[in-house]
Amino acid sequence: MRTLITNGTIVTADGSYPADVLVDGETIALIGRDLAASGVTADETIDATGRYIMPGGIDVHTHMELPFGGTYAKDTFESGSRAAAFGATTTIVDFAVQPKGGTLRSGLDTWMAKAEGNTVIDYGFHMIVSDVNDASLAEMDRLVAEGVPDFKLFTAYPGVFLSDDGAIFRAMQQTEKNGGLIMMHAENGLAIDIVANQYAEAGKTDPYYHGVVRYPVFEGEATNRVIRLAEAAGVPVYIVHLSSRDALEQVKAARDRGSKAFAETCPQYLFLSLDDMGNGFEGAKFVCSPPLRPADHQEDLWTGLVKDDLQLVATDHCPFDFHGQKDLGRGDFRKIPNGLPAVEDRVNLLHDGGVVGGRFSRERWVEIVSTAPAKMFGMYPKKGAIAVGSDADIAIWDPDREVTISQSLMHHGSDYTPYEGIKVKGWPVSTMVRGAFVVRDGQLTGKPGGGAYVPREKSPLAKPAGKSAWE
Ligand code: DUC
Ligand code: ZN
Ligand code: ZN
Repeated sequence: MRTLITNGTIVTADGSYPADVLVDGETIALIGRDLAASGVTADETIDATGRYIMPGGIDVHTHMELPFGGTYAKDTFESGSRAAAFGATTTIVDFAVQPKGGTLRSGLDTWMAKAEGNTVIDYGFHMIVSDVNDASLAEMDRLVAEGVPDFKLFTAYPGVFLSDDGAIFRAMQQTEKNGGLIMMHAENGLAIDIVANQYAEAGKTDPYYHGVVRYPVFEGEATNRVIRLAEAAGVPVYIVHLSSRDALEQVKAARDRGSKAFAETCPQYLFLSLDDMGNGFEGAKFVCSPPLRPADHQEDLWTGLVKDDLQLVATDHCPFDFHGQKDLGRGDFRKIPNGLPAVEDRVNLLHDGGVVGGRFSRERWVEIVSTAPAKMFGMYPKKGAIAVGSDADIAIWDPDREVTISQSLMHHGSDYTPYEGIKVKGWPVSTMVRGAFVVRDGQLTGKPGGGAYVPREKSPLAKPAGKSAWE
């Protein structure tokens, strides 16, 4: 099948220009002006006048079907990947979880089975390491070789995901040797639990207090700690879902001293704030971790994106129904399942807040939502590029369409969107994955199982420093 996309403006991280794109099979075969006039033929021609032709979005932080807080994240790989496709995203990288006491392999197999045959767009996996021991350290090396080259550990969630500093450091040393990347959820979970329990015992049990007790300084402290440990191990480190000025200052300082420290933020920290968590139990719709911050943190995060102290935006997509799941925590904010949906709105929110809002160029927008994630996580230039030979993962984007985000427009699994009522300019028209439309003119055309597993290379950006500066 050959598809010719004509009359659009190609927008990449490197620049924008009017050109046609010929897709042949699964890849981009040709890029040029007036291809039809120079004799190029196709089975189908798509007129993209007034639209951008951009690499499909890559969301490197999702949690489809994650068991959490006594329930499961509401999106399956089918519903979540469908929502992603409607949001111009063509690849997700989800997190497989090592079961406590089990192997990394069994966790990866479990998540592979959830995704296989069900996913509409392409997908890969990071690995959450729950138990650091001799066996799991050896397994890490094998996973890197197999296309799962990054490992997430937590300084939060005592008794569930938390690893102590010794375990984190061992995993970092191993990863320095195998060339992978360490991903960290950096909040001081032990200190948070002390404050959370004090608030709950004082009768302060509304969802709002979830946002209060997880102080920004607890994120700043843990961010500094894991970056310092990574420096000691000589390994690159990537901070997930960075939410606060306090944590950003630590990443900036580390990068200024030449550390291989990287970070993502998420749409919820750019568009929502602690103010949204008021209004009684309605605030449960906004409970995630790290929590939403006071609104004055937002502009610092935008600046971090402008200056590349934050390299990209992923979602931490982990939706729960308000009715039936979030209300497990009615009367006790500690029991509200943590997480929000965003996979469908990441690209449009970033276009609106970034490009329309005048903070950065459309090229930087494409970099933040597609090219930087592809590079950071070993998929470039197969993904994240409009280039000859790259996978034909293409979003056709209408930069002028104005939409008010509403649950009635959403395709995700949860029964609400935290972005209800937010007006955005710029909306996806069609989404193509490896040459086949999965969404076309706003209609689903992809099928479960159409998405392919993407084994990934080691991150080229995160080449290990080689040895600890302290050796
Ligand atoms: N944070 C969330 O909000 N949900 C899932 C896991 C996490 O770290
Ligand atoms: Zn996390
Ligand atoms: Zn997460």
